[in-house]
Amino acid sequence: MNKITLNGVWAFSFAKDKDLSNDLPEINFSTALAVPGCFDTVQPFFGERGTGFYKTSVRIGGNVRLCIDGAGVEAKIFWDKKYIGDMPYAYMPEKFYFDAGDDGEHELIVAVSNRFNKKFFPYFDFYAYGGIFGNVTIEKLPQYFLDNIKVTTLDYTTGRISVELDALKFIRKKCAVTFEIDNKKVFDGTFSGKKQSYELNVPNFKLWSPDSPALHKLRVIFDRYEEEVTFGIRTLEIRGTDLFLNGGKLRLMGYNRHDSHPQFGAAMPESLIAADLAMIKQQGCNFIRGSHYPQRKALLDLCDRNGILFWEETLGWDVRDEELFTGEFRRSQIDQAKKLANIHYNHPCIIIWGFMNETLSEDKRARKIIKSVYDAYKSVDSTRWVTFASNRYERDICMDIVDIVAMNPYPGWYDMKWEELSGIHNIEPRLQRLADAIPEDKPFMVSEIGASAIYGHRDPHRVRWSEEYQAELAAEVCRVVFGNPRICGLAFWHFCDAKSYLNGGRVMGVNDKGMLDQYRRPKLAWNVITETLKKLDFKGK
Ligand code: ADA
Repeated sequence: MNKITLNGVWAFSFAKDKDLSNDLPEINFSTALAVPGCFDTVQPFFGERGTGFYKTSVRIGGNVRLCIDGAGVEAKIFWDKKYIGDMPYAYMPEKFYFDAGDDGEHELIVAVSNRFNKKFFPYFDFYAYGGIFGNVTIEKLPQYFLDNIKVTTLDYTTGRISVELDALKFIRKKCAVTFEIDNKKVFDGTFSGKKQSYELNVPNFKLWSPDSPALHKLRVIFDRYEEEVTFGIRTLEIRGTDLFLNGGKLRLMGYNRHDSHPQFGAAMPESLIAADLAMIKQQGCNFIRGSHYPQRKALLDLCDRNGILFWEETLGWDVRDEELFTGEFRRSQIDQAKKLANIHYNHPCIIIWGFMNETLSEDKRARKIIKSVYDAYKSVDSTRWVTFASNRYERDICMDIVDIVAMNPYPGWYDMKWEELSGIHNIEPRLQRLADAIPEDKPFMVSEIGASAIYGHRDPHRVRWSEEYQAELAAEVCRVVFGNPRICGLAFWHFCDAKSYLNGGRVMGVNDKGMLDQYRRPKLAWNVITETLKKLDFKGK
């Protein structure tokens, strides 16, 4: 349909002392800021915590859908000063359906609080940015419209797919439905009810893979309304402890990546996101773990186009037991998992759904929540792998629940003896012990591993925090992982340095284990990994 983009410069006001409320206070919009954008990356709001009010206006009327591709830490939406809905989860894209009133000029206010809450805790090892992180669009809807379209590969050898249409509300009328794939009509039929599935063959289909990321376009003409989605034809399988993509063996190699930049915070412009992905692809990697929250559509679209495999996860970083075992936390994880799997279902790049980084998976009580979030993902999407990144190692009692066991070990960095001169020699035995502890029928990947290095800090002794030590560790990790067929994937911690706790634990307030600094300048380790992948002739197999 005719989506109107609302990106641009909006009126802005910041209130340090105001909490989010469904009643909009009197606001004096004294300044203006960009959307998408993070108010706490620019003066005079830099580093402040409170509520930012963003205001714009748009000419529209009737029933509308408003889409906001992520905000943080939480937000409330107001239309002509009336409360419309919430964005309770940081980074999660949300859609709002409402009656916009008569055709004409209307006012939209997004109130965003960057205060910590019961889902984003101050101890998370990444900065809680405040702002609108992704694109904002609005569109006028006809009487009958679709909320979601899900395309699933049924048979990658014949190009057979299913298309599931979800109308949000029950439709009694028989609506005409036409499907066009790559501008060719492939189906004529009808729709009634709430959800309906169709099976069809994609003409002249091409498979999607990292080497050849072919995409197809599906246009759905529904009653008097049109919607377009991009999809890829590909299939994931586990055989024994190996991963397979379209019948070929798959090994993952890449990075954890935070959506973080000193100037833009979590609202990175698409040009910079594209530059990040180009670096990863050119280095020879095929994988990113989107640590530790939902991603922007622009990034996933680029991964689809570039053939970069992706792990996307819900926000829930090392949540402590007083929150973890509450019904509220479990419900919010289930809700996030279902939302995410529905919204990003059609991205062929996504191969893994993740949740709750480093949780108490050695505790019997954790099994219930891990199983319920796993099931929640599978209830929406049975075609992808589901897991969480564990740091409970041999003590983890939830490895049987997930599809791939993913561990975050830090040999050579955290688990070093004080008096050791170097920890590099620990890497091989540590990864081997870990591999031996994984259930025999489960694939095993290293979902994080790395060492800190301060950009520009060179040292002939290879001291900790030198670029040399990090580079040596990265080379050894590659040697060990690629020499061990039991390990099906590696994601270094992490792509680039990212803002974190301001005090305590993190030198200069930054998680400095990036292979690049915050401005994406390469440390030695980046070049070492580039060379290693070249020498190995890494092809993702
Ligand atoms: C953990 C965590 C990361 C980061 C890392 C580190 O494994 O998952 O977010 O905090 O440790 O740098 O220590």
